[in-house]
Amino acid sequence: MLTLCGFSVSNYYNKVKLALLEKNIPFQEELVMTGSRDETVLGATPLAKVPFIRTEQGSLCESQVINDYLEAAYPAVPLLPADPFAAAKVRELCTFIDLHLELVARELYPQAFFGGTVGEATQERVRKQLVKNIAAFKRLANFAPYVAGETFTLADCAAWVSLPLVAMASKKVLGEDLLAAAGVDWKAYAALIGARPHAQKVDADRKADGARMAAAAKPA
Ligand SMILES: N[C@@H](CCC(=O)N[C@@H](CS)C(=O)NCC(=O)O)C(=O)O
Repeated sequence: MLTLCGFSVSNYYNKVKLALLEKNIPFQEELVMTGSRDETVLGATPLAKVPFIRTEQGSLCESQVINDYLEAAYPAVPLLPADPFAAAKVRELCTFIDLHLELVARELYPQAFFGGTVGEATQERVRKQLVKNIAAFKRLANFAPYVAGETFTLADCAAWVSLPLVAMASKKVLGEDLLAAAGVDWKAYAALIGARPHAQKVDADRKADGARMAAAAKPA
């Protein structure tokens, strides 16, 4: 059976977990935090990032690589269109969300979510980049009602876990929800995906894991 390694607060972990659940692939979870120095973990995820998966053939890291593998190895419930070009358009959206939205907004997370600070120069650089990238994302995204069009796809696994973070981080640190400001109704979209039973399971686990991490961070 596949093992999904990481922790349930992680958006990238949840991107893969939602795909596994939606595709009805049996899997088990193994708690692995980031920054591990364990040789076995580094063998699977050399940058010690999560998620990674263990399969009978070996391990894989990078959430999109994992989801593409799941799609190829478990085709029974497809989350990509059969047509190669249409499938590539979905994967194009996954790349835009991960690389051009989430990874840019991630620079704000230390201040938005972890009690740190982000310098003004960084804030301004991130603001400019996000404004530009969100406008570009809007040209590709459909929200009709799913991010890539009429059906739930791998792009929804990426969008549902990361769009709220982009919105919240920009609101908290830059004083403005840059997604909403650009006319992306991410709340309605998050509610649509969040109503799916598998998304509810991911969300419940995320909340429980958040409580676990908060309790672990408290002084004894
Ligand atoms: N490109 C990676 C990003 C994964 C990632 O950044 N995961 C975060 C947790 S949400 C992490 O491991 N952070 C620790 C680090 O960057 O060292 C993927 O898609 O899997």
